[in-house]
Amino acid sequence: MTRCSRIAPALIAILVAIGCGSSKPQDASATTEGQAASSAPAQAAQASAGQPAATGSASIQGTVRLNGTAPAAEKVKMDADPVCQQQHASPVYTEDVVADANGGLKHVFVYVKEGAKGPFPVPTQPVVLNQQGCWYTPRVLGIQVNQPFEIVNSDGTLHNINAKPGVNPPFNIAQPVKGMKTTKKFTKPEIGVTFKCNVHPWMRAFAGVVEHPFFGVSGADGAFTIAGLPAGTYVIEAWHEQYGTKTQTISVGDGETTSLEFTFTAQ
Ligand SMILES: [Cu+2]
Repeated sequence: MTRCSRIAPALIAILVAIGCGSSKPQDASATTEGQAASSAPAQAAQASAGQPAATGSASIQGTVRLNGTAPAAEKVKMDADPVCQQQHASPVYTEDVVADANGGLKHVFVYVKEGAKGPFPVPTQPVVLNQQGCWYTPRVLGIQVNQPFEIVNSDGTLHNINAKPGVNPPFNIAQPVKGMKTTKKFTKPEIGVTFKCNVHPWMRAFAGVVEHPFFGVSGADGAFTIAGLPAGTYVIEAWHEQYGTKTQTISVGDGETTSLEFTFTAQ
């Protein structure tokens, strides 16, 4: 009862904001969108069939580092929604800046900004953004233009996914039922597309949308890999949600693995 009284105003505000009076119409539109989104990449892949793949045998293996001390993570207060709270045996901490003892910086989107020569087939396999324990997984993801983007609610509580890109059209959808899936796509390249949930304001995720498959996201040790590059010279950019971007120009040769390091400075 306590939970309902706390969540109800937010729920009503969200449903009004997105023009949705009940879950059933949303279910229907989600299905329609899913079908439309999955057919577009299939057509694109078909259109590019027979063209030589614009990929090669060079790789970049790099590390993103943080110079200085990361700001202290804060404990996330989920008690407003017991469905969130009860799914975590231990406290959850903010992940705005996550660095390990060696300065490896997690959650950095690293991609080829200039130099990739397409066209590139669009994968039909979706990139999935899961909502579980009132937390987005993954926090940072890469996706190709027109690739299916599947948003899943694995929680028995309402989430809304509020995306406000700067180049692609914004959307704000409600997923009130556990197991709901909605498929979207991004039609233009854009780095740092932000996803928020208005019910649980601590939830954040970010996407890098690119026209090619040459991207990676740094792991807990700051390491990333960009594989399958043709020999050539590329501008590589690293994007972090708090620290912005760094770029470097790098040349790679066939069959070679080239190392690359980015360093952000703690603020
Ligand atoms: Cu939520």
